[in-house]
Amino acid sequence: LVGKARDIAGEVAHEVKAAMSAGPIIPGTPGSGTPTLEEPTEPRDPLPPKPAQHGPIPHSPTGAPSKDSDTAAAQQGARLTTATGVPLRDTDHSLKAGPRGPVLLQDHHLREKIMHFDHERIPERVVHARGAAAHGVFRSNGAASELTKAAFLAEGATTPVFTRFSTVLGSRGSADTVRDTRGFAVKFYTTEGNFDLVGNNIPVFFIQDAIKFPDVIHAGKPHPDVEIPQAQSAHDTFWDFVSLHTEAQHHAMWNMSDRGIPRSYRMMEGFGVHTFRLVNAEGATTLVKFHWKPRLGVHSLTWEEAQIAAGVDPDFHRRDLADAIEAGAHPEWDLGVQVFPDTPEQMFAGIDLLDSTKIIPEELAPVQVIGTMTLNANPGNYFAETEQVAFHAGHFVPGIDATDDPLFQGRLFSYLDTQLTRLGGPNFDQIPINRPHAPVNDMLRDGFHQDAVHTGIAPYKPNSLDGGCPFLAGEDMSGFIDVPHPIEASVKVRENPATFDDHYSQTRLFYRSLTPVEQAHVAQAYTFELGKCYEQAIKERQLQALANIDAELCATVAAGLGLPAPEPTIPLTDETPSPALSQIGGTWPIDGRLVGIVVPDGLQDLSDVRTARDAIFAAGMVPLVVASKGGMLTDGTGDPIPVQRTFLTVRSIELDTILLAGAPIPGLDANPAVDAKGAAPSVGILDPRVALLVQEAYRHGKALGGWGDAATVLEGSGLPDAPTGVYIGDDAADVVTNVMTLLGAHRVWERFPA
Ligand code: HDE
Repeated sequence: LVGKARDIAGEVAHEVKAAMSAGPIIPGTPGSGTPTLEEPTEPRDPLPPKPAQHGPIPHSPTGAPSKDSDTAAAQQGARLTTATGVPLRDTDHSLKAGPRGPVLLQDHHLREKIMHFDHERIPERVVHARGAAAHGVFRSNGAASELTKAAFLAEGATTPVFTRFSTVLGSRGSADTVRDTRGFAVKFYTTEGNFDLVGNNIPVFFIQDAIKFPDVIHAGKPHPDVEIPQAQSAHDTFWDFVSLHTEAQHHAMWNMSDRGIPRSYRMMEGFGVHTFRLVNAEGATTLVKFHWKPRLGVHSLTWEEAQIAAGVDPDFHRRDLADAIEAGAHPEWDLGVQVFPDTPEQMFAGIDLLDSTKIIPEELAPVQVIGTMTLNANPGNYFAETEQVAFHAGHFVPGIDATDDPLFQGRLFSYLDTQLTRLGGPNFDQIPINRPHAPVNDMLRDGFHQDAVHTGIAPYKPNSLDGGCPFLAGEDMSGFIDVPHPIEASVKVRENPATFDDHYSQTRLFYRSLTPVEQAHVAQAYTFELGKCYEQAIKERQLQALANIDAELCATVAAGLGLPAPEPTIPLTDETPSPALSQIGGTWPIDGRLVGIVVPDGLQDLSDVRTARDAIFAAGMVPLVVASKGGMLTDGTGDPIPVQRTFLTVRSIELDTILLAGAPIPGLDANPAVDAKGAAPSVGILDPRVALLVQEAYRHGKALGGWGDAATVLEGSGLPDAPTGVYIGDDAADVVTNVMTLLGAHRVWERFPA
């Protein structure tokens, strides 16, 4: 499907180009001396009327912008105009004093065009600058309706959503696959106003108090003198901070695990991180932690894949999300809650619910599913939607409330504040993507970019001149009614509760919950990152922190760095592992996975390739045909098969699995250079790009399959005899079925040394 869409796009572009070069030349702009080509499109309808200033952007019932919305088309009319609607007949030549003369200041169109271009950029987000988003819908199953009066969590309620995924540290143009935390922010356009769940793919945070946020971000961002390295934590300032500020150790460990390099946004968990308070219709309260569980399972890249992708396809995650949605493989997540009684201590199983560096293991408080989110439409315009969307952790609806988590409390200020600069004033909620779908009746007025034409003369309360409007909502329907939660009477202090002091036991819990393969990845990641630091003292200090987490991990990393492993400075508690923290084990749906079919030159019969493609489509996956050159493959019988990747453009990271379509690869069974001299036929040289493809896929634990002479390609690529996770058969459909089984486990884990 993706391939089809791309082919169609390619054909359209080709046809337009052909039409342009073949089109009749019509007289150019008078006096310009340059003939102009006729435009390839027919004029469309005149400009539609301007949309209403106050209403939300039209959306389909699924939450995607409706096709007939005035935002759907790139160009809204037949003729080019200025920003004020004056028709233009030339946009290619400045007004000059003669063809070779200076440009005249009176050229309004020139000045307007350049002025607007000069200001096309807005400041990128101070964190989470790099992101991708999609529209979708959230369907509640009603399981939370006893806990909260929030209308969008009532049984059967469906709510449009807009979800933005992001990396944290990198700039807007940085690579997707860097080792980092991922943002997972969801805006629910509920009937009671917008609710934003602004979470991450890691359930804990670096710091316990918002006042440390500038510190951790300054440490993680590139060094301020030379602005290096981009979007990386593998540098001195990051590890300087983390090793000194040991409450960051738990989050850092998650970053060093495979969670730091997700395979896809579609395969990430999301976490609200903080504890939230739900309020039901009777006023009873419950504490909860929000979890998003991807239906496709939680999967990661290997570190080498992540590094290669950062170079060969910096848009790897962005493209994956957009392609999957375009192909109809709509990603889904179940929203779940861990539920805790709202006791005065706000503790559960001895764990402080207000400490955002701690999790509650799912084995102690199972995640209960309360609804499902489906992302089903790509944004129509990146800037208008993905860039301008403004999330705010404090956008609550009636029935959902904050707790006293000091990290969360700081966020309540930050998200409003940051938009003032980023979106240029206080009216960012009027930008279409931010507009609620519930009626707005505020008394906020004026300011930069005020789009609304407010009528009436009394934007104050109380008034008699506007008939006393607006009236207030009753308490039962209002948001932002603080639950009368008792606060410990105290003096003003700048200190943490003692329960915040333990920085190591849950870090150990996480590490010990991983399988040996995952633990090996963690050790490699620490060794890599610390190996990139220059300061010896920082490496030694971080090794000390590792010694306080796990002796074996510390010893492995120390050995890799060529340093002695220190002794722990605290007693190491024996934590009960939480199997839910491991990603390995089980099988998962394979929807939207990309299957490369490598077709050798000169394959006479393409029927097996057709069979494989059909089987792949039928399984909800996407086949990508790879051949030595582009164009169409034909065999004179069935439909031609489009080539989507060539040996030049393909790289293994893009493919979840590779199928080798029969027939000898040219050069493998006959080497003309040798034959010409009359020597016996030799085993030729496999195209090195195919060999690399196979080697990398094998090294990265990907399932491989093939039919016919595929075994010679494996051999020519230097794979071991009887390789694991490789299925070679006679029947293409049977090969696809067997490879699908392997793919369900995400990787062939046996290939990784533990
Ligand atoms: Fe954010 N964070 N954050 N954060 N955060 C921002 O808001 C901030 C934190 C998260 O796709 C900023 O609009 C502070 C935790 C996501 O647009 C800013 C603190 C979690 C996004 C901000 C935190 C997050 C942001 C930057 C410490 C997970 C991207 C631009 C108290 C639960 C949202 C913006 C998007 C973005 C501040 C900590 C998630 C500056 C002060 C914990 C997913 O307001």
